Amino acid sequence: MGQGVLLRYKQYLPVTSQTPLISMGEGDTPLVRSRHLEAELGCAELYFKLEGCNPTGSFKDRGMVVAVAKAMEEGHSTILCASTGNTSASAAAYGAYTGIHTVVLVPKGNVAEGKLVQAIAYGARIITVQGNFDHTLSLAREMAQRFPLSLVNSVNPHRLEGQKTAAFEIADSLGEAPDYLFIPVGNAGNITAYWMGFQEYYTEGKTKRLPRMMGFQAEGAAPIVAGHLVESPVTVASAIQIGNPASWKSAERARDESGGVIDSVSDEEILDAYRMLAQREGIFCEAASAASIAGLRKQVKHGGLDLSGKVSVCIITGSGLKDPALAHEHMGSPLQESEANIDSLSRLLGLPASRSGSARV
Ligand code: AN7
Repeated sequence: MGQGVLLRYKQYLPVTSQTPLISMGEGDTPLVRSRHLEAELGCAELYFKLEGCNPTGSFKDRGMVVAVAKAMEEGHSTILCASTGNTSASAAAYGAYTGIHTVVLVPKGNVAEGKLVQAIAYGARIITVQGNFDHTLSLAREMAQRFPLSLVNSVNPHRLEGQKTAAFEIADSLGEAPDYLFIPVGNAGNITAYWMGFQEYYTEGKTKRLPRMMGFQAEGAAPIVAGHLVESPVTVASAIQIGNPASWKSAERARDESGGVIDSVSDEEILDAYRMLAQREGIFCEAASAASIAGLRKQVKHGGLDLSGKVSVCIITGSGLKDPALAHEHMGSPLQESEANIDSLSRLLGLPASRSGSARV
């Protein structure tokens, strides 16, 4: 435990005698049983996999540690990525940890403040590109072809190798693969990686079933659902504001081979799930992560999905702390201010005025 994914799952990863087994303690994230949504939706068992508990607050660390270890093994001195924010935060952290220079390209104006602040703090070279994520990723790919830079986006196969370890952990914790896996889809690397992981365990005989892969895109950024590119994707969930996913085909394979679904959810459904998860389950996640919960609710309430007798897992891909502005705008009630005395405070809380000043709240 706490040893990192390279050491824990070495035999399933592209580790050679030359690969440095670095770790910032990524992986081994909590699998938490639902206390509210499970009953609301009539699920037999519903769990949340809290990937926001990774070192930089998102699932990206699992793949980044493998990609950076391989970059070191190959003798690279600089890593490069394009990102909606979490990949850049993760690359910058592992770059700092290993002493590798990190260059991150982010679409101008579309990255949550907390993610940008992380890349700044870790000392990465940050360039905001006048374009959306899809433009930014094609630039990064071309830069990596022309110059000696190691591209650590999920088009780098080592990233997906690392990310598949989350599927192993779920199966290891439950003693079996779940019946259903609910997951947000942006660039579609993660759904691809989970499917790889579940298939590997199944092939090895470690599990006796495979989950149905249930992926969810935001309605304004749902190219896989629509079946065509989206030129100008728009959604409140900036992490998955992607119109041309790099792992499009492999996500479709994961869906079709598993008998699953890739569907879309509206921004309103995402924000409802974002609030509900924080206020009724105690889990403060990113808007993008809430897409998996929104999708689960939509499938059960409007899609006729029956989860009684089934074990379901929702992947909570990142921490809500990444985007304080979104929380201020869409969560709960505004702050109230009190004078520094009991009368003012008890009035605000609707409590009777106290005589002795020892009112109990
Ligand atoms: C919280 O950081 O694409 O479908 O550049 O940050 O594997 O892309 C982030 C994606 C879901 C979608 N949840 O995963 C990036 C980036 C969160 C994310 C996704 C992202 P993929």
